[in-house]
Amino acid sequence: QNARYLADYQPYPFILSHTALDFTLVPDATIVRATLSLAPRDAATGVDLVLDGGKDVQLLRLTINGAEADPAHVTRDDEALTIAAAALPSGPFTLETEVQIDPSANTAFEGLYISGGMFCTQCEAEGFRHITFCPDRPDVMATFDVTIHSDKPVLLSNGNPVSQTEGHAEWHDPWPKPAYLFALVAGDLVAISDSFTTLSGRNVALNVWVRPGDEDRAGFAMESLIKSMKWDEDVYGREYDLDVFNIVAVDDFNMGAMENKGLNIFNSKLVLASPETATDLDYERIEGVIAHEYFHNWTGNRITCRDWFQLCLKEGLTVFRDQQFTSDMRSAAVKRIEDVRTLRARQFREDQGPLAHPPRPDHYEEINNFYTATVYEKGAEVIGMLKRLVGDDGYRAALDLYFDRHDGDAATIEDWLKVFEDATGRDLAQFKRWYTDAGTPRLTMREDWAEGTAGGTLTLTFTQETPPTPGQSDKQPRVIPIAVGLIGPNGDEVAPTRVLEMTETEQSFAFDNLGARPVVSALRGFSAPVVLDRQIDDPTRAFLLAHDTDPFARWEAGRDLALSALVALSQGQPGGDDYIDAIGRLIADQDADPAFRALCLALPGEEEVATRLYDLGATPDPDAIHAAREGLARRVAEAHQDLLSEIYDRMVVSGSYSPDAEAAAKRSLRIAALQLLNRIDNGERAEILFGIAGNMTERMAALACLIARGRGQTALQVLEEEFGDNRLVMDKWFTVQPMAAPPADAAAIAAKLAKLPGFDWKNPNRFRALIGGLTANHAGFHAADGAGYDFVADWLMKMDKVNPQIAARMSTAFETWPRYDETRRAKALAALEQIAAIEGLSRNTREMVSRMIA
Ligand code: BAL
Ligand code: ZN
Repeated sequence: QNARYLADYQPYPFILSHTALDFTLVPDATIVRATLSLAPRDAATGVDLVLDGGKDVQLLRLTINGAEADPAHVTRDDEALTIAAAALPSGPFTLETEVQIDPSANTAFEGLYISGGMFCTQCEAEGFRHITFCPDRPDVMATFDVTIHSDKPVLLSNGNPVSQTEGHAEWHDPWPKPAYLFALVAGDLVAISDSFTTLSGRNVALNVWVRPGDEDRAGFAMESLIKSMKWDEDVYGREYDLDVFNIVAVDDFNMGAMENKGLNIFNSKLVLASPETATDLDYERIEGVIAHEYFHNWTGNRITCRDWFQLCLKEGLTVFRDQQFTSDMRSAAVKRIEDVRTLRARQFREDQGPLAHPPRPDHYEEINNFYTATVYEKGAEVIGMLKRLVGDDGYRAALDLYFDRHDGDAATIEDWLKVFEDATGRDLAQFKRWYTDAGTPRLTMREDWAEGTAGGTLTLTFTQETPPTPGQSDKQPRVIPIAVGLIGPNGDEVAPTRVLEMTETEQSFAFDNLGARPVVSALRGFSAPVVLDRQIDDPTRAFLLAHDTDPFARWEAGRDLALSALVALSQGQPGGDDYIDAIGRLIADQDADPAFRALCLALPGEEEVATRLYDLGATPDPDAIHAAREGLARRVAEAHQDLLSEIYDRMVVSGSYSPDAEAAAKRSLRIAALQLLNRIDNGERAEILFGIAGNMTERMAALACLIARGRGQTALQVLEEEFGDNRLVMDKWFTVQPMAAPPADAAAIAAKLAKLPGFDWKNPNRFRALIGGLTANHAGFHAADGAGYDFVADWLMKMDKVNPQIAARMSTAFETWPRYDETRRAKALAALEQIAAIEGLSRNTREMVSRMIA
C-alpha cells in the first residue's frame, strides 16, 4: 500500500518560477536558506502547500512574503512540510525557509554529502528533499540562483558563474530545471581546462575538476567531452547552451555519473584513466558515459520527464544516443554485439525473474529501484526499433519535432510517440506495448520451402508469445521488426536485409524466385529484443558463422554453436566438435576484424549458459556448467594451440599505449587467446605478461588468468605494493580475486578480503567491487552449500543501514534464485527471508526483497 501509481498523476497545484539558494557550508551544520517564488496554479482552489523534505532537514525559520508563518498553519512529518491554504496569499508569493542539515552524517550519498573532504550533491531522483524543503518532482521547473559560502577554494553550482571571491561564489542558471538537476560542489580541486566553440560560434569554457595529483588522468575525459559536444551538433543538431561546462570527479558516488545542468558529477572511475591504471574497457566506458551525461543536456534537461514513471523517456533515449556515438567513434559491429550481450545478461535476466517490469512501470514504491536495465537498455532497444520501423529520415524528422515541440517541457512517453506519429504518419498504438508491457517476447520461426517453375519460395512463419510477468498475465502481440537476409548454398547472399514487420500472433512472409533453398539469417543486427527459437542444426550455424554478411548474425551463429555445445556438455552429453572446427576457421581468418574475432573466441559466460538451460526448461547446475565450460575451453586450446599461440605472439601493439579502437581490438584478441592457452600452459604466459605489460588491460587479464590457476598471490602482492594508494586500481584488486577464483574458493576468498582494513565498505565502489566480484562468479555465488548467498546477504543487511540505495541495487544478485535446484532455492530464499525480517529495513531493500520473495 506504499506504492505510487502512474494513474494518480496530478499536476503540482503551485507554479514555482524561481529558486534562490544560499548555502553556508559546515560539515556537520550546513545552513541552507531557500527563497521560492510561488503562485497558485489555479487561484480559486485554495489548496495546502506541500513541500517535500526529509527528516534530516531541520527547519529553523519559515516566512511567507517576509512574515513569520503562524506555527498553527505549519505541519511537519518525516517526509514533508505542509502549509495550510489559510496561510497562503491568493496570488504569487515568496516563501523563505532556513534549514540546517548535516552533510557529514550523510552516508546514503543522497542530497548534500562529503566525499574525501569535498562537499558534493546527488539529487536524482529524490535527493533534493534532503537539502531543503521544496516541491521535489520533475515537472516543477524553476530558474536558480545559488550563493555558496565556504572556505573551500573551488565552489561550483549549475549554470553560469556570476561572481567568485574568496569564500564566496554565486551562480545563475537561466534554464528552468527540476530540483533533481541541482548540484553543488565545494572542495580543494584542480581543473584541466579547454574550450569548445559551438555551431553558432559561442565559446564554452570546459573544465574537468579532480583532486590535486589526479590531473594527469583527466585528459581522456576532456577529449571525450569535446568529441561528444561535436557529435551532438553534427548528428542531432544540438548545441550547448551555457558559457561553461564543468565535470567533477568524486570518489563516493552511488551511480556512474549525473547530468546536473552544466555541472556533471562523476564517479571518479568514469573520469580518471591512465594506461597504467585503466583498462581498455574503462576507457571505452569513460568515453561512453561522458557522452551519455553530456547528451542528457537535451534529452533529460532541456526536455525532462513529467514524473518518474517516464524515466525511460530520458534514459532510454540517452542510452540509445550514447550507443550511436560509440558506434561512430569505434566499430559499429562490435558495439552492437557488446550491447546485445549486456542486454541479455542484465535485462533479459530481469525480464525472466521476479523483478520484471515494463520500461515504463505503472507503479513503484522506491523510484531508486527502477534505474534498471529494463528502463535503460531495453528503453534504448525500443528506440532502435522505432528507428528501424520509420527509417533514418523519419527518425530525424521525429527528433527535430520532439526538440521543437517539447523544449522546456516535462514530457511523457505519449508525447514522445506522438511526435513520431505526427512526423511520419504512423499509428503507434500497438507499438506502445513495448513501453507498457514487461517480458521478453519469444519468437518462433518456421521455414517452409516449395519448389516452383519460376523458382523456389521460402515462407517464414513467425509466432510470438510473451510469458507472464508479475502483475501482467495476459500479453497482446507486439509490433516486431524482424530483419532477415538469405544466404545461398554457396555462401553468397541471395536476398539482402529486409525488415519484416510482424504485428500478429502468427504471421507468414514469403521470399519468391529463389534458385535453391537458402539458409536464413534471422534477426539481423538484433533487430528486436526477443528470444528467437528456430530449428537449426550445428552445421547450419557453422555455415552462418562462416558466410553471414551481417556481423551480428554471424557472431550470433558462433554464439549459438558454443551455447549448444555447453548445454549438451553440462547435461553430460557429448558436444563441441562443430564449435571447435568452426571457431578454428574463424580465428585463422586474418582478414576478419581482431575485435570481432576476440568476441567470437570468448566462450559464453556461465550465467549465459544457465539462462539458456532455463529457457529450454532445464534446471541449471552451476557446477556442471562450470566444468563444461572449463572442459570446452581446454579442448579449444588443445585443438588450436598453434593458431592461438601465433595470435598471442603477433597481436602485440607496438609503441606507446593508445586506447583507440584499433589498438584495443588487437589487445582483446590477444587476451582472448591468452585466456584459452592459460588452460593448457598452467599460467606461464600470464605470469610473463603480468611482469612485462605496460598497461592495465593486459596486466588485469594476466592476473585473472593466474588467479584462475591458483597462482595469483605474487602478482596480487606486486599490484598492491605498486597501487595500494590508488582506489580505482585497488577496486580491481578486490573484484578480480573472488571473480576469477575457482568457484569452490570464491566465497571464502571474499570473506577473507572483507576483513582487510582496505575494505572500506562504505565506499560504494569498494563495496560493489568485492560483493560484485563474488556475484559475478556464477558457480561461486551459487555454491551449493549456500556460503555465497549467506556472505552477500550479511553484507546487504549491513549496508542497508548505511546506504539503502546500494544495498537494494546489489540485492538483484538474488533475482535468478527461482531457476535453480531445490537445495539452492531453499538457501537463497532463507537468505532473502532473513533480510526481509530485519526491523527498520529501508524502503529500498524492502521493496526489492519482497518482490523477489513474492
Ligand atoms: N540520470 C542518472 C544517471 C544517468 O543515467 O545518467
Ligand atoms: Zn542517463
